[in-house]
Amino acid sequence: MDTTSFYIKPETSPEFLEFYERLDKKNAAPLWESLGELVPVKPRPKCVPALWRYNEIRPLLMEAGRLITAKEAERRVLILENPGIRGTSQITESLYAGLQLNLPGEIAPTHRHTASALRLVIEGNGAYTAVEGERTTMHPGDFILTPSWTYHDHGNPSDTLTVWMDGLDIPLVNMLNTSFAEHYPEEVQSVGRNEGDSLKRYGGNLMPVEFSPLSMSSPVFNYPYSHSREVLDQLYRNGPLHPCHGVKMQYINPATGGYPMPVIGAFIQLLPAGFRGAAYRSTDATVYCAVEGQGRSQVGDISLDWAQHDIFVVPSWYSVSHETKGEAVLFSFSDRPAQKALGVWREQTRS
Ligand code: GTQ
Repeated sequence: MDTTSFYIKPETSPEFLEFYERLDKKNAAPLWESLGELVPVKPRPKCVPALWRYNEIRPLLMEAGRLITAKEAERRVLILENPGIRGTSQITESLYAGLQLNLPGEIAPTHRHTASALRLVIEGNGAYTAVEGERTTMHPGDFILTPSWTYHDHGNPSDTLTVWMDGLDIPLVNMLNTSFAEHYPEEVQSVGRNEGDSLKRYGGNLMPVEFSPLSMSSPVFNYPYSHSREVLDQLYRNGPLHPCHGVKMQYINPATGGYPMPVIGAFIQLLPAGFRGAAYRSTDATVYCAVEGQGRSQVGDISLDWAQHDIFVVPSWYSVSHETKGEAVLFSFSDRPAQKALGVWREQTRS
């Protein structure tokens, strides 16, 4: 018996089959044949636990760098496709992820789209992302937003290459048929505010007295790693440690205390040396990237050994537990805000 179904199909006869054929011709179908699959007792993700090793993908990204410019490609990105759903450009069933390369002197032209994007900087120190007239220099571990329908471009005036992970809610936006996109009249948008302005203006536990948020996304668009790392370090020393997560923080929209974007939530966690995390599961399929260190995550019955900059996926409702030898830092993102807004998010902790 199918233990993932709460409903057992009734016996059928040739009469049923003949009836189904006539239904089929009228674009109709009997619910009792598919109810168990339509309404499973628990999530049945098509995406699977998977790992992308940075030392295997990086050389391919450099090859892409020789084949095509950032400008020609618009965005020079290698899409990370979940092996359970190849051909869909999805890393989970609601999220897209890729690795983007920007070489010295390159620009990725200004555009905007309804999909929201995040960047997690992997390597390089000299490239910038500009959002609505403000540039921010990208440093490893920085978490950067380009909210829905904001003009953004990337450029690298430095002499070293920059790689970052892109995370977007493209699959969800396309599922809802709500994708719009357009170019800005100029390739490089002009700068209208000083670097760091939005972080100072909205992100320092102070907010302009007249400010009221117009958008569902955070007015801060760079969450520097230097700050997040210091917070993790201090909180580790202060304790207590979460049995599943170590020290895990979520990035917030300072104007609301909620998630930084309407669909995507993002997290940063410190796993101390010798951590043996307890099992945890939640309905939001999650994409992880090792910012520092290495470790092993048990995802369902699959064991994933990750090193710095590796990216891995925990599908919906798969149990996950992390362990480390040395200290490690994991960044992660998921569609948790969307699930919570819809009232369907669940989590379970086994400690
Ligand atoms: O940087 O704007 O990986 O529009 C995919 C689509 C990056 C971007 C991606 C995009 C971008």
